[in-house]
Amino acid sequence: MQTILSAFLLFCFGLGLMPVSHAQMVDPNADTQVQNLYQNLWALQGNGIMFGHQDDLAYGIGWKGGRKRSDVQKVSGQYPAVFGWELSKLGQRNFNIDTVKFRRMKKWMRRGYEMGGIIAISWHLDNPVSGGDSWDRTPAVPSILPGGEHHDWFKMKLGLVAEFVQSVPSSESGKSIPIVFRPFHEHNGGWFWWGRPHRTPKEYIELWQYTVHYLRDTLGVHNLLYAYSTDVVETADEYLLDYPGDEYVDIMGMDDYADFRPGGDPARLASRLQMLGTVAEEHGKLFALTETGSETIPDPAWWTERLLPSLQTDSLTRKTSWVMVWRNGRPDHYYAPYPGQGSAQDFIRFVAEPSILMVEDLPDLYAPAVTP
Ligand code: BMA
Repeated sequence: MQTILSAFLLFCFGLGLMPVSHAQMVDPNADTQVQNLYQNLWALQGNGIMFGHQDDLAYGIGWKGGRKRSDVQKVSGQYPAVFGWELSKLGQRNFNIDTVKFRRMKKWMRRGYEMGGIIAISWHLDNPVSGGDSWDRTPAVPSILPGGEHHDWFKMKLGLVAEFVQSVPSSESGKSIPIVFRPFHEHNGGWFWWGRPHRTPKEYIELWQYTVHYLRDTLGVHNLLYAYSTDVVETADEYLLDYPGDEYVDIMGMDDYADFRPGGDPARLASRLQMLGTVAEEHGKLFALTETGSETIPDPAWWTERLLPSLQTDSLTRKTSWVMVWRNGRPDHYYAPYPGQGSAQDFIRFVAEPSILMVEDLPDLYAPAVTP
């Protein structure tokens, strides 16, 4: 029986009839569209790297608000494939740390999704102990874990996140749109209160696992993919030091600004992506360059001469699912070009690369995946 079954499966594989199947998702009961997205990310892997931009539709250099405005689109004629958003201050006031109103954010999230893009969310959560912001390093992780003094506060915050991420329904399915949730990021650095010097790996892992359990199992949130993202690391061991386990992570991410700062070496990004890609393959995970960029992009050829060569180094770096640059916040703090900016022409060349995917280059990521 066993042999007949194996022979049948082999036959189906040969015909390409098997559904794409990879490691288990964090949420086995994820909504169909989320499962489709996950399988489509696998199907897309190696066939192009999606380009993303934080707060793309909300504001840019010299403008704010509007229906579908975007610096990326103004320069290249195309919208990003990944739209990043930020939930800090949720429930405390009606706009986030970067003055984006939550009500409008939902509209922009829906627009990005309706264009066919991926919606990703970061969370610069305030410090529960001091009441300061994420950059207030007063140790706080143990206090929000079960039994801790601020545990109820944390549950309340997760409740707000749950309510928010479930409040943007897809017009076709009526279900909440799929979202990549990337909390407690850059945790190997020391600048956030959840960073490595301010808690133990065990506490971080507990924080992550609790977050997943509470959202998924207690609050019944089923429209999330979970992305774990360190800042730059030198080794796989360092990458995995706070890793909560394969059952708790869908996408392995890394943020890398360091290699593009003065004195940094852009070629280092390639070796870091190779390391990340190797770890991800060993664990059966997708991987992405969840944040990067060169603030104010002083190098006019940054896109094709600095970023692109690393992304295109080999078949492994080409498996990176997406690369997202940070927000166009101020004239001294932006990461995507705007019309007239020094790297605009080069960005057009970057976007024209067949291996770089903008939203209109994408297959329907929310339809059932087909075997490539
Ligand atoms: C940082 C900067 C800040 C911003 C924060 C959260 O990198 O862009 O200005 O408030 O991210 O989005």
